[in-house]
Amino acid sequence: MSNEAAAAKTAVKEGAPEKADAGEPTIFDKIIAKQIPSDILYEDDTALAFRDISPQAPTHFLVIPKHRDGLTQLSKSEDRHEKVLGHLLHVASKVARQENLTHGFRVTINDGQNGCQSVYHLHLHVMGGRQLSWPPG
Ligand code: TR5
Repeated sequence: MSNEAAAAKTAVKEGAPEKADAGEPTIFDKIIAKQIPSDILYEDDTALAFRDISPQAPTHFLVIPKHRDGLTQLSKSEDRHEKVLGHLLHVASKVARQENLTHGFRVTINDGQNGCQSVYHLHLHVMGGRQLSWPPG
């Protein structure tokens, strides 16, 4: 693991959030550009899926748009984002199948401060591999 990735992991463990949505590049841009290593599960021209560095379930991966195009968070969606939003959900489903999440899984999008969002580049969490409880905290 590179020093930068190790530092990023430490920051996650300590719960250090990135700045609230300032429209600035995030750590995910470096993952997309392969400047930081990640465990990539799926990639196409539009989307990238990779394992979460701090998994909350036996299987926990993120699905992100490769071109953020203003989608720092779900609540910033515009009509032009409709296609990419649908594509991200389909990628989540395809990768869940690839990961053998045959008994079900959860897709979560944390939005903003109350949603506990820490990285302001839209991402879907896909978690599975154990019985999840409801409601979440
Ligand atoms: O809290 P929200 O919903 O914004 O989720 C951000 C997610 O990004 C968390 O689940 C983190 O564990 C995850 N994350 C953060 C970093 C990171 C990552 N997943 C994979 N690789 C990562 N690197 C290299 N660096 C991070 N800072």
